[in-house]
Amino acid sequence: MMDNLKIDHTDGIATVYISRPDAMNALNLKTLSELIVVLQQAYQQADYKGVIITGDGEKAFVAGADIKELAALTRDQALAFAQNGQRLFKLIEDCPKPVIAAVNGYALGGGCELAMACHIRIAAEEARFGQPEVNLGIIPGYGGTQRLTQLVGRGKALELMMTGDMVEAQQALAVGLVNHVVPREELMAFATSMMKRILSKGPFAVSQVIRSVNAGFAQQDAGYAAEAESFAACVNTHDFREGTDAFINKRQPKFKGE
Ligand code: CO8
Repeated sequence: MMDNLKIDHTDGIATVYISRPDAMNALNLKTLSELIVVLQQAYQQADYKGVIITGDGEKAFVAGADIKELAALTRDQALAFAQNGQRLFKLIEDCPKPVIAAVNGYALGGGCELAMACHIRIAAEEARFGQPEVNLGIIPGYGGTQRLTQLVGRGKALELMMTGDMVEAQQALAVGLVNHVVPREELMAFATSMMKRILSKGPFAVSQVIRSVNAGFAQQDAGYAAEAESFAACVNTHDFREGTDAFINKRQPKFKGE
């Protein structure tokens, strides 16, 4: 029994709804652990043929890491957090079974990073994407600096991560961040139908496509390590305490660069 995930398991497809209605489905530690369990099952069990990840409710896919939980971290805890999260997201990226993100609403920060770790992204027209961490005085810590750059190129990735701007689904499509945009009411049917098409192919061949594509990026491990260290360094700053306090207390932050 999961606290923060609802799972529908039909015809070998596990559709996972991330469900934290009071926090825009933000990823706290418990949710991350529950996702790790699902992914481990997908690796190990034959009745998991593919996984679809989506957000419960109308508004959010996942609005990021849980800022209230993050705000209390020390530098060392932050490094461990970022490394653990990176491990989960790598588990998703390297999963030998297909993993599709069905992005139904806000995919911000760790939520955008979660979608980017999946093999394919389908977005509802209302979905919004962004890496707004700089608003909090931090940087993406779950592989976003690497995967956003891989998907949209260095220039657009730098713009999105330096401004923290959100983009609408159609813009996300135009820059290659998502594969398809569909009306909200068709989102799950579209994702499921694509999953079924993939599952009708040779499963071993599909797993080898994933393996081969990912192997081409293996030399980028240094980028992930740099990201985790930089994330932890940010957590040690005045600006991080100011940014998270401003979010929690619903006010504008005053950054000092220290
Ligand atoms: N964490 C915790 N609580 C959240 C989060 C979050 N990420 N997002 C929203 N909530 C909560 C709000 O605090 C609010 O709670 P309450 O009702 O108790 O005040 C509730 O959800 C509803 O949110 P809003 O009232 O803000 O709803 P709006 O419709 O006005 O706005 C937004 C929706 C635009 C999604 C807005 O909530 C928002 O901007 N959220 C934060 C987005 C963000 O900054 N995400 C990035 C977080 S940092 C991150 O993901 C780092 C990843 C790397 C981590 C590495 C780990 C070590």
